[in-house]
Amino acid sequence: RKIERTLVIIKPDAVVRGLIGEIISRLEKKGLRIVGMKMIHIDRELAEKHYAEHKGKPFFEPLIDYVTKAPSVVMVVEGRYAISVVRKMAGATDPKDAEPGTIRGDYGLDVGDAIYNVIHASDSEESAKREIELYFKDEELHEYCKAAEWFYH
Ligand code: YYY
Ligand code: MG
Repeated sequence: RKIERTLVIIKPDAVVRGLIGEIISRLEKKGLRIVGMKMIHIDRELAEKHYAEHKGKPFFEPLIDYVTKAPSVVMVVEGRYAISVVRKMAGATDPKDAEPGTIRGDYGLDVGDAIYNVIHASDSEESAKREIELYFKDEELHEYCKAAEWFYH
């Protein structure tokens, strides 16, 4: 049992399209546990820190404009192999390439000057740790058991 935590962002396009519930619902139904959650309007400084690895690339400015355009819902999601599981649920970066059945495949389609792809999910243990620390204080993360967990023990 490898229990991991990953950072998930329901990005501004999903928030303004009314998809918060759909996305949370998929994560919950998979058996993942939301251990931290808040709505924030990401500012340019935070967005540039988050996406520092992409600074200088041609899509960097449109990406920063996109993620700062409206509020986002940021979550820490926990579960067995949560990092790779949520990446798979998110699907390919460009929604036109994402398989149906994935979040990006089902809800995204590239419009505008950035890749509007509905969701962010950490891609490795190192980025999960870095990104969780970027958005959450320790006291904003919670420990609890989901009601059905008695079944597995
Ligand atoms: O982790 P993921 O979001 O799937 O993709 P990244 O390669 O980390 O890129 C971050 C973000 O940048 C992506 O969600 C959309 C945008 N982007 C882009 O607009 N154009 C690209 N060629 C690559 C990424
Ligand atoms: Mg990434």
